[in-house]
Amino acid sequence: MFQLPDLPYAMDALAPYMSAEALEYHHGKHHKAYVDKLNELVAGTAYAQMTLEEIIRRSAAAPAERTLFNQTGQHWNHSHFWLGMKKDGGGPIPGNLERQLIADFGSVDQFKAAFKAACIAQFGSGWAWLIFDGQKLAIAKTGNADTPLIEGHAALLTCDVWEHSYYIDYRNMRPKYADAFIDNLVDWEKVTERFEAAA
Ligand code: MN3
Repeated sequence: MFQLPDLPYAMDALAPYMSAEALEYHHGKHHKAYVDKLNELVAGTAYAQMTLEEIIRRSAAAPAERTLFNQTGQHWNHSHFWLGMKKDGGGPIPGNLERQLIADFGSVDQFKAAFKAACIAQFGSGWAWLIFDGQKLAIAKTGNADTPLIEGHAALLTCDVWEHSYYIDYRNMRPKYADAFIDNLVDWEKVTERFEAAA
């Protein structure tokens, strides 16, 4: 059985940038629904013995398994998203990662602008990402439940830009949410840890 992961912070820890109400709905209802549906779909099938990553790779390659892929992708993406944030996030970026950001984007500010632009430009539901291919950092966008995992890239940071992620706190203002995410929510120590693991 797949489990809804506990959040590594209190429900009100990310306020005012992400309210307890938004987190309660997003984690407790949206993410939970993906996990529940995933467990329903794999019960009694060969998938029940596989890891989440294996199911993602197999179902991504099988058009008939789109519903299963959507649940697995959303479970993986949300689990990644929660761990990339912390109370009092934002702030300085550890040196190793900062150097690579400057090398690949010109400056930290240019990286932040490119990440925010991806959050805003993703048409409809989806995700903005900072990814690493072992050589270079890059920004990516994915629609719906798609994930860089299937392209073999290391995902260092993601921002959920489905409306359910920001509508309670920001209504239709996705750009304000993107600003708050990158400036006040990101756990740069966690992102650096992922970068060092992939490097
Ligand atoms: Mn979501």
